[in-house]
Amino acid sequence: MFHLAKGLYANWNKKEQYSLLILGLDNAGKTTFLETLKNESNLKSKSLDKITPTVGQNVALIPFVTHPNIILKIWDVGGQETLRSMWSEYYSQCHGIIFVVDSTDIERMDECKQILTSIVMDDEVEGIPILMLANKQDRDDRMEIQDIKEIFNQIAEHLSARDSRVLPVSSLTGEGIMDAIKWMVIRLERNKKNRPPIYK
Ligand SMILES: Nc1nc2c(ncn2[C@@H]2O[C@H](COP(=O)(O)OP(=O)(O)O)[C@@H](O)[C@H]2O)c(=O)[nH]1
Ligand SMILES: [Mg+2]
Repeated sequence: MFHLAKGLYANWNKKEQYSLLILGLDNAGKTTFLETLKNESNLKSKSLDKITPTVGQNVALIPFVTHPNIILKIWDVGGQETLRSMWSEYYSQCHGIIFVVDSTDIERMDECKQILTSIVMDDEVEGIPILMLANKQDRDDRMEIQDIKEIFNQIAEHLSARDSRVLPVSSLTGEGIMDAIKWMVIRLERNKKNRPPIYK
């Protein structure tokens, strides 16, 4: 009886861990996004004015606020050109991708498109949810969300609409961050049969 109760408890208490990759050009706001998400999830986070360009990677384990049995393991792997060649090594292990775009960096929008295209075309990424965040929406010099959607929806065209989305956020103010992560968690759960989480 004790064993049965223990087994039931262990099952009920089982945690699902999903790995998420945060990608995008350097300076897009990836590390700021991660620190703000930690803060909104009531975890200790870095002061946003202390963030320096990422060398190597940052990893954070974040229990999803409303469902603490869902743990997000988030990888912020750095966006400089030299580091981008390493991204594909993470694809087969990850359950979802968050691609952060600096909505004010009009000059590098083409580069951004190319990079996103190469991600989307990679076989290892097939079927996993991809969320594009039009970041820095708090700035007056931002591109409008509709224009950004137009650019990125073209690339995401051959992904199913269910599994990709462009959402406006400000990692600095936190606006839209929790809605974005909720969108992702719903897709991770839906895609569980294709990419099962790690049970802890
Ligand atoms: N105004 C504004 N600035 C942001 C936002 N997100 C990031 N930044 C700034 O953009 C710069 C690069 O951010 P960082 O997180 O280091 O980018 P990363 O290289 O993609 O990790 C920093 O000066 C941030 O304060 C945002 O939503 N709004
Ligand atoms: Mg960074």
